[in-house]
Amino acid sequence: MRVLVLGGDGFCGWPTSLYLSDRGNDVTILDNLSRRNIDNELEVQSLTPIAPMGVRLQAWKEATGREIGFVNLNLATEYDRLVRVLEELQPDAIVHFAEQRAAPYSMRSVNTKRYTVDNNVRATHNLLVALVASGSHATLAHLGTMGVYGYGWTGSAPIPEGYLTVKIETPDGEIAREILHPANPGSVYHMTKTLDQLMFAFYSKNDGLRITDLHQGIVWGTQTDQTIKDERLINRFDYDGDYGTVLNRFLMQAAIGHPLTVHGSGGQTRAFIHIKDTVRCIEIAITNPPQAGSQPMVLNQITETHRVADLAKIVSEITGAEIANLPNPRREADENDLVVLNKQFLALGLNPTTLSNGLLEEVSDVAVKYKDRVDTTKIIARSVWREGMETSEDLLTEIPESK
Ligand code: USQ
Repeated sequence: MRVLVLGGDGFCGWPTSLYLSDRGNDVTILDNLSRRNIDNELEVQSLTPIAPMGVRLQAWKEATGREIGFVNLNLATEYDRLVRVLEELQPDAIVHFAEQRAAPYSMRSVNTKRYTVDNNVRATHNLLVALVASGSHATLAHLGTMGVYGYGWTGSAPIPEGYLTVKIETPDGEIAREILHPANPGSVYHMTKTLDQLMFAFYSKNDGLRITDLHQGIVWGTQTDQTIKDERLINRFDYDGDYGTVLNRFLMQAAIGHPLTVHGSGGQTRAFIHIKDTVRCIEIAITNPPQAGSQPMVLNQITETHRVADLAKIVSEITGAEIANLPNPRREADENDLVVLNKQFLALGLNPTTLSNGLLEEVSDVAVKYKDRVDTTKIIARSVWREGMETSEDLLTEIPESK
């Protein structure tokens, strides 16, 4: 297949591009390198040293003999160029990762709230309009998030895959209707993904676009079978308070002797997926698109759920790290239950990679290898959901000699 990966320079987009190329697809990355620019803005860098795009692509060619194309393009602002790329490349499938993806960054300031909405909503809408205007037959797989469902609204009732059957009392008796699961975003970032869902519903209904929305959980891990082939192919590893996600942060914190930063009681339950399963899920999604004329297909891209406090306990047991319960910078339920259905991916052949000591140690080894690149002042999460909320002081100013 000819596949365009929008946002193919990011944490999920890069390993997906390599995986799809390895599997024989003709891959072109579209990316404006915004993630690298945000690192510059936040004065932080990936724990792993990521190579410039040109070096990455050359290394891939040397390792496999396969070429991946690259177009530096801003989806939110360069609509005409986007249409030309679609007309020239005639993709069979498009994978859309090209959105600002950190909840804390999206809550950091007025500017980052506005940037996240402007960038994400315009990027998705430009893409949909461009697909229609260029007469493209490409199917679209979009990286959505479990966070569109929210945490707590559903209680312990299982979260369905996108659509909920509700019963309505009418004068003629009870009727059942299938509706999009109510949106309950917990950050401006998550809100943009709920807006994406409405755009998908409209453009599939009006223009017959074939869209799959992947409601992904928190991704952990860093390397895949492809990124490990050469150090220049290494994936990014975010550990800072804005972009680092919980399990990778805990593993990196343990590696440098930093206490594990549990927000509040740690009773938050979230859904997780390993990066190796992310790339596989994308392949499954693009090879099993919805029929023309059907509503967007929603797949819950998760393999397991865990409570944050339990993850801290597991990492602490393996590594001996201390656990610190810190003031929570987010407005979120202290505790929630979460039961998520993921039957569709399982039926389509996903064989889940679940949490195991071996895999945790693999991530830990990466963190240990690059620990000298850590800036300890960037670890505590300080983007607060409302002005005036309390955050922790730095817990570690120097990495202990023993580490
Ligand atoms: N948390 C801690 N300590 C930390 C970091 C996080 O206790 O040091 C807690 C947070 O307060 C939150 C939970 O862990 O309750 C998850 O936080 P996270 O930063 O790992 O994940 P989140 O902000 O939800 O966002 C990440 C990705 C996002 C994706 C989402 C999937 O950045 O792109 O959409 O996971 S989901 O969470 O399922 O909505």
